[in-house]
Amino acid sequence: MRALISVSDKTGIVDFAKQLQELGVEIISTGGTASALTDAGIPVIGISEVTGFPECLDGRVKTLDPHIHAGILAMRSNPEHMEQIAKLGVETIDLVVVNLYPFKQTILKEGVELEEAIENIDIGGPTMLRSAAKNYQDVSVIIDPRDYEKVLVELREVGKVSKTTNFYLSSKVFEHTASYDAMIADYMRKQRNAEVLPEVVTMTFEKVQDMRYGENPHQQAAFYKEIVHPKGTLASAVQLHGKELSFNNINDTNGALELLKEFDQPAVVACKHANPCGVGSADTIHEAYVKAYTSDPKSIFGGIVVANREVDVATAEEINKIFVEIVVAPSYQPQALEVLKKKKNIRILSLADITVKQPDTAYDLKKVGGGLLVQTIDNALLAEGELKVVTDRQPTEKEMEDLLFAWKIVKYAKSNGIAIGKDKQSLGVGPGQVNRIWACNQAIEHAVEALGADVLKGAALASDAFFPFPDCVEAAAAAGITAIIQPGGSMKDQDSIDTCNKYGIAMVFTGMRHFRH
Ligand code: 93A
Repeated sequence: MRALISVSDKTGIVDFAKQLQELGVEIISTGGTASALTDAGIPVIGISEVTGFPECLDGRVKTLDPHIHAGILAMRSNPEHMEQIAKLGVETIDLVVVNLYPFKQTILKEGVELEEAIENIDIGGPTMLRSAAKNYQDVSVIIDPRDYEKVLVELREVGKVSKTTNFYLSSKVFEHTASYDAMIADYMRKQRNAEVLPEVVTMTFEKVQDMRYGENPHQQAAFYKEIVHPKGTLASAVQLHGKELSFNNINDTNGALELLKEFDQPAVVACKHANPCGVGSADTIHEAYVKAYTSDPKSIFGGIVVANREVDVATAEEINKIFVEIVVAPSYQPQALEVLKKKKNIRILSLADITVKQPDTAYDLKKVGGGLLVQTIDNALLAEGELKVVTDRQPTEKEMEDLLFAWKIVKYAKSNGIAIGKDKQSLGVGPGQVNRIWACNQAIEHAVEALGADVLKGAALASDAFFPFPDCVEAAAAAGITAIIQPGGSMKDQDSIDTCNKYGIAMVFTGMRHFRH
């Protein structure tokens, strides 16, 4: 029996090779691996002895040779194959042990250059792996050091590796080479800053954690992160306290984080079921939290709170007055952390780069039955130069500020969504309704219940898409709202404009809508 060993990660290889040698297996090996083995006193046949060709081009060509591949690919049960290789002077290779150039570790290094990444694309390794995996009937192939022992046991006890094991090892290889290539393709696409969506989606995600269950207890679930994941996302958050995040926790927190990134000033977003329920922005994070909390003291219970500044003691004490599931912030004053930790069931996470927005190359993926919807992320707020006052009355400076505040919130509410804001505080959010007037009524009711009807006097209302009818304007006017922001673009825009004019409401068109389904 002959084995070919060529590994970048040499962990455990000496021990494994030693045991193969004891079992009488001949070992062929490449440069660095051969040195490591001979240093340990294990006799090896150098790859060049087999190929009759020197390793060259800085190691770019080592095993890419018919002496290797015919030796792996020959079907032992096919007499013609065996005759051919005998004539060609090729000997069979029965076990291939390879792990690949560390492409992943290379691209994860801070500031890595394209050139270095390219040099770490393994060619010969995957080629051998694929040859061996294809010919699993006759060849065993190991990509994962955790499989060394399994193969040794079978060799020791039966003298050969079973077909079942070979099939298992082979399928593992194809999974590995596929994800290795997908990782390269994903990296290259991001380097290229590709403007068009690719012909095939080749992103790779690796498991971060298994979950107890999915959206519901009878569903299985796990969290996978993009290998080259964007900064400022949950994939790089550090959990400081509490049980591990659940499926719904991750989904909901993601929604909160996306909205938080719209704010430069200290801001707090409270979220429930991925919809914002309370948002506040102020000079301090404490004030911002109080605003977010008071805007809806009911829904925040059991919700998610994300903050874009360090959490201080005052804020932590305020948060602790109720039960929130998750808090995420860039950092915590040590004492604030102690305060929060008093609650056993709270999950506390730090995310240093919480304000960093996702790059334009990030994709938004939506799984549908039988397919995948892919789009670039919604990383714009307003169409440039498109903000247009369409009513007789111009919004005041203060109203304009409130309008843009509400507009940010409605962008992250599920459609149909309406958000009302004033003084850098959300007053009411109506998300995920099947018609716009219900969303509008819900936002108004939310505000009245939490803060009283008077709060709506002079408030600003935002709609994620245009008004097909003037009914929302009527409802807003009746509630005392004086300014509205919406994309515009309905055939019936004029009806809404006329209704605004009738009540002296100032209305602004953004020229951009923010559906979120
Ligand atoms: O540069 S390569 O793509 N060209 C090859 O012919 C080749 N053969 C094996 N890389 C190649 N390998 C890889 O070298 C293996 O996949 C393994 O990761 C590494 C082992 O090199 P060494 O034994 O010199 O440390």
